[in-house]
Amino acid sequence: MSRPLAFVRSVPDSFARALTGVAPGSAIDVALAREQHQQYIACLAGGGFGIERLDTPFDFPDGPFIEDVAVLLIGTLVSTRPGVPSRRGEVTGVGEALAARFELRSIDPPGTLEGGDVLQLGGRIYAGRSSRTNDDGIRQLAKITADLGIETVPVQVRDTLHLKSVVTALDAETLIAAPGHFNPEVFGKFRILWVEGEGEINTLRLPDGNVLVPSSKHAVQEVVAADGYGVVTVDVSEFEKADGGLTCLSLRTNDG
Ligand code: CIR
Repeated sequence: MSRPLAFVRSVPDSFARALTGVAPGSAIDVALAREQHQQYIACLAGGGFGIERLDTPFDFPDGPFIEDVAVLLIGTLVSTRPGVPSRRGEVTGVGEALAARFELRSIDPPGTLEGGDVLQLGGRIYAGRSSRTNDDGIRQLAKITADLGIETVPVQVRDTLHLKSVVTALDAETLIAAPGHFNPEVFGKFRILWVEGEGEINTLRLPDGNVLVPSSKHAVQEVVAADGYGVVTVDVSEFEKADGGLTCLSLRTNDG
């Protein structure tokens, strides 16, 4: 079987001006962000992803967060419509770069949807209703996924950026999550490992079964390791300053 792919972009100079809701601390160090991005890519490659860089010209501050502008389903790429206008220009370049390999669908006005709100699990899609993703965006996504035989389930998200800022999958049966941001009943058939007191939780399951965790998230690392998973850590401090985690820095063909 061929390796799953992870599509990534690069870190532009303008990344220093990326959107953030985090209280201002130190400024983003773009050179350090580029080093961390390389380390992140090395972790994905080491864990079994084939890496493809989409070197389409762009200068969008939030461009490295490629996950938000497209959703990959079986053979189909859904170009999203970000909830913030400053990110909408990122969408076309990614869609065009991948047009030869995927059937293209799109989320159209008045819908908004960001890939960070789309969690693919066990043949279903859980779509976060957040400050970035609205009901119409979820309705459009549900129609597209229904054409592919996939059910989309809305999940109300509160007090965080995206659904996947607070819940990600460790394997086909297990989730890791931060409490207080969504009603867990919606994930009734899954086992949830809860981690309190460490803010956002965004892990990335690697094809080799190990789990990539930010080096800043010590409690998450402990919970994941205690449950028997191999833990790989990477420092993404500069992306965390822009509300980013691990899944948002790549677009993967094996989600779901
Ligand atoms: C934004 O506010 O859109 C970016 N600064 C962060 C996006 C993070 N994306 C994600 O978690 N999927």
